[in-house]
This record gives sequence, C-alpha cells and structure tokens, in this order.
Amino acid sequence: MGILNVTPDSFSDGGRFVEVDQALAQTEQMLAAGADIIDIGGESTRPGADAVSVDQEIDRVVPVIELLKSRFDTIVSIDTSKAAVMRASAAAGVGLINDVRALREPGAMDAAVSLGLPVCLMHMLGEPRTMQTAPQYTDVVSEVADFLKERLEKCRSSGLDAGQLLIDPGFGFGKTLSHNVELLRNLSKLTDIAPVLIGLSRKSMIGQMLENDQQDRTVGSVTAALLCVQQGASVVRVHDVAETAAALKILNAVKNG
Ligand code: 9MG
Repeated sequence: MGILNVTPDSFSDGGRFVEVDQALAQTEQMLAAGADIIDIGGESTRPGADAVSVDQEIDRVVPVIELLKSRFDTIVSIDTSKAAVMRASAAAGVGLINDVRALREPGAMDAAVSLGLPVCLMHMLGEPRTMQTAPQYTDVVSEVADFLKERLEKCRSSGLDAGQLLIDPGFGFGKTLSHNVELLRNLSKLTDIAPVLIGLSRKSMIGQMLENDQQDRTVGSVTAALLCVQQGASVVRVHDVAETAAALKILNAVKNG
C-alpha cells in the first residue's frame, strides 16, 4: 500500500495544479514500483496535528480519488474516521476504508456497514493531538489485541463481513518506543487473530531505533516492514514502495525456495 497525503503541507506549493500533478506523479511512481493499493488521506494523523472539518476533508480527497480512479486501474483506500467522508469517498470509487479510530466515531460503523467495503481497524490510544503524552499500558500486546478483538466483534455483530476486515496495531499512535518495539516483536500474536496491515514507514520510532533522528529512515523502514511480513502481516503501508517491494521479493524467494 502506497501513501498519498493530500493535506496542504504534503505538497511543495499549495496551488491546486501542483497538487494534482504531484498526486498523479506520485501515484504513477508507486504503482510502477509495485503498490497494489494507494491510501489517500486529507487529515494529518501525526502527533499534534489539528483536526479538519468534514467539508474540508471531502474537498481535499474526493477530486483526487476521482482522478486516480479515472487514470489508473488500482484500489484506492481512504484514510478517514468520518462517516460523511467514507460515503463521499465510496461514491468516488474507493475500495477500502482505513480508519485509525476503528469505526468509533459517530455514524462510522453504520456508514461502513451500508457501504459494504473492506475496512482496516487500527488501534490508537487517545487522539492524534495528545496521544504521545505519556501513553501507558500494563501489557501493550494483550491490550492492543483485546481492543482489536473487541472491534472485530462489534463489526461482525453490526453486520460487517468478517472476511473484509483487517486489523492494525497502530505503531506510533499513543505508544512509546518500547511499546512499539514490544508490538513489533510480538506481531505474530496479532496475525493469528485476523489479517494485519502495518504502518511503520519513516515514523519517529524508526529514527529512534536508528539512534539518529536526522538519518534517512528508508532502510530502517524497509527492515521493519520485512520483520512484520515475516511474522505474517498481509499489507504494509509504505512511502518507499520500490525499496520495500525489493526486500519482500527476497523474502518471498527465500520462503518459496
Ligand atoms: C493513516 N495512517 C498513518 N499511519 C498509519 C498506520 O500505521 N496504519 C494505518 N492503518 N493508517 C495509518
């Protein structure tokens, strides 16, 4: 899964034409490098990020989804927690809902049920603006697993098809470095529950593990993605698609003899 942010700070110039050109160029590059899904987000989920309104988010993502669906034969996913954005994105052609709040926002579960699209349910402790302020767990792996099991059950009882659901531990979302490392080391406990999507790409945990926040994070991100796939992760959300695809080719070649 390749990442395409359409927040204003994601483009080198705020102008609409530059945004469209860059979105097309980035998508073309990611697809050529082997991405199967392009994840589009109109609201930053970085620590400290401010919320945006429903209308703003729809205005940012829907034209890009329509454009990508008209130009490329690919699955587009929408990174949102808002019911109205899910509905507008589905009408524009998305094939997956990527919700960092696991369908807990008002109306989100109903929207997902009525749209019938696959959903990725992510674990997050707190909210993006404050989530990195001293997050605490007694046992991060079992607490994240229990949360995801509870959300899977809620989805199933609300009418979502179990075969359409992915789970995600939410690396960096309300977690310290040691929580993230613990989750990475024990990812196979989650892949036993349901298909897992992971996102570690270029996150600060990678910079922290490299013990140098200024260093390029590509190699660290690719290595972490590989460790996740080795433990059974099904989908990796990455910026460096070509590098990750090359590493996964080696892994598959070794696995398949
Ligand atoms: C939107 N977004 C940012 N990081 C993410 C992650 O780790 N997982 C998912 N599912 N979405 C993410």
